[in-house]
Amino acid sequence: MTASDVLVESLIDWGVDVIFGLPGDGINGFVEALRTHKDRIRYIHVRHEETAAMAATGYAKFTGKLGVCFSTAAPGAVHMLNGLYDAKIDGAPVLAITGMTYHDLIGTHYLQDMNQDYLYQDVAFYNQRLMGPAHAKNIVDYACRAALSHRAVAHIALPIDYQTADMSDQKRSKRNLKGHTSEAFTVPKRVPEREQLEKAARALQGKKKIAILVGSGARGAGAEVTQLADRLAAPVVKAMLGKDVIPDDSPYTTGGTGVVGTRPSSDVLENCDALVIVGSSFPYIEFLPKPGQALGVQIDDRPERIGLRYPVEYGLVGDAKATLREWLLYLPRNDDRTFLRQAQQGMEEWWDLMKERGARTDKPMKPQVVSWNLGELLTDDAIITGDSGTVTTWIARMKLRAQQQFSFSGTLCSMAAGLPYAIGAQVGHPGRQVVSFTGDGSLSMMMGDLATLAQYKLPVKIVVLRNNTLGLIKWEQMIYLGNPEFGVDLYPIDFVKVAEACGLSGVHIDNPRKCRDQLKEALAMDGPVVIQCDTDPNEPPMPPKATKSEIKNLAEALIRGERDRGRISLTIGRQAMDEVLFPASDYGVPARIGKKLTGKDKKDEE
Ligand SMILES: Cc1ncc(C[n+]2csc(CCOP(=O)(O)OP(=O)(O)O)c2C)c(N)n1
Ligand SMILES: [Mg+2]
Repeated sequence: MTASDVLVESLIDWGVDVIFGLPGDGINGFVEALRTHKDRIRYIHVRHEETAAMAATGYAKFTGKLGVCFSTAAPGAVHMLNGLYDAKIDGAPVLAITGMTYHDLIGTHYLQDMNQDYLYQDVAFYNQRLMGPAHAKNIVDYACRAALSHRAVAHIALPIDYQTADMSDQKRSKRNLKGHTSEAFTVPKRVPEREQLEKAARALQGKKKIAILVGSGARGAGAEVTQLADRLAAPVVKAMLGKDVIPDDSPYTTGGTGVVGTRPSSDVLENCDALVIVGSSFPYIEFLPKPGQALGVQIDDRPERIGLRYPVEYGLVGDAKATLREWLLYLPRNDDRTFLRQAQQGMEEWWDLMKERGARTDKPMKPQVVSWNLGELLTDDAIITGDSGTVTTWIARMKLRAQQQFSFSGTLCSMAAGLPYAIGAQVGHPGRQVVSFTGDGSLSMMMGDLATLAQYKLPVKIVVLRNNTLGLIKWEQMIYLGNPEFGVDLYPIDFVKVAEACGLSGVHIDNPRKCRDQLKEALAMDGPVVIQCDTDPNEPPMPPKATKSEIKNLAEALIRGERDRGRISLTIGRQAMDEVLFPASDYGVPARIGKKLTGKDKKDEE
């Protein structure tokens, strides 16, 4: 029995049944143990180590289990880093295993001689180098415990010769008794003391305009969040990582927030007199109520995050679900439903607008046509993985249903997470529909791993919006800096051909009138499919409310020579005309004035 056998068997004892990675001479000893245990642990061989780490992160996010990835020494370990940072920052439990050079050549300028434990010092919460076969069981048990307890990255570096060392070859130190550690473990769930729950509940008494903000920490606590919303008559605003906390068709939610969010969410946060944050460290502080505007209560199981983004008066440190269950015992009912009713009306108007944008027949096709139709066509328990780009805006506004799940690289905001996350999701949930919604910039970064889908017959559907540009950056250059776009063009890749070359099917959609039918057909196809949707590069990812400086900067960029100024002006002009009658649109000023004059709002306030 080798040290690698011990490592792999320990992982199996921890319930690990899949590992993502790519071999090399620095890790082949460990790979041999994967071969001899292949009936109990599945090895998914990817084309790039970043994919391995990202897939492990996606797997962890969608299953709640430990994600595990491995790479060879040095270059492989460097490749994994981005995916591991994604896990660290979004709080996904991931164990990374890397190979290292021979233990007695470390530090001698030897081939692939890199101290990965030093390299991973920042990314890994638990980070150890194997010091001999008798060390293996001790550190793998600790690593799994650490990753799961802290939703963090754990890392073990394995010198080549120790990987294949026979367990009987090395004597144990006298205190390292065989069998002294175990995998007995459950993730701890803490709940605040009753007195604190009561105090925070009392503080909400009399508040009539309460908003709830949920993030990834509230995932799995949907029923409790809904009860909370009902009790407090409080609209639920969802940070993007909390998109699947409650479904978008719930009468309690105003959907997303921030630049990719909805107008009703902005209204709720601008006007609330109390804010309850559940499991979110949503970073766009300017979208939160102004400090001092609202009484704040925050539930988070990380004490150091209480008061992080909003100066809350009450911090309830605990697991979201367990804490909400307890807190609901003490919370008074808010009988004034006005604030909630206004939000609900706002959402009706918002969905009218989304439907309108999703039905546009212009060419080039509007990206919202793809995301809106996709939302309607997905199966009830589909898993959707998002990406970084303007694609984030379109998918943020898709109506997610009750059993569906969504995630993306939310806080690291890395491009090219969509495909690897989908690999992790489909491996974790073989029976569910998995769809990756990605951009042409992102997909071309990680294109090799399309072949992984074919290799393992993972029936993932990749919806790629091809606008031949790094769209988000084009808009950011204009809107935030007033600069004409520069350095964002993408040579138009034929993704259908790429798909076919990688063993997938490919579908090409460029006609908005046919988009729905073609999407439907593509989603129903067997096996993995790349669905290339050619979309308008000049469709602005409109925030719920554009600021004066954003408008001014855009005008400046156009004047200063933006190449697409003609098309952009036309697009915005056309949209402004189309949407004057939609109160949820930023252009709907006349509609909003009309509403005020007819007293519709007033009635709701009474
Ligand atoms: C790894 C990485 N590199 C760069 C960025 C900066 N960035 C954010 S979105 C984006 C453009 C994405 O382009 P694409 O995938 O084509 O989507 P689009 O914006 O066109 O919808 C870039 C370059 C990033 N977030 N991550
Ligand atoms: Mg693009």
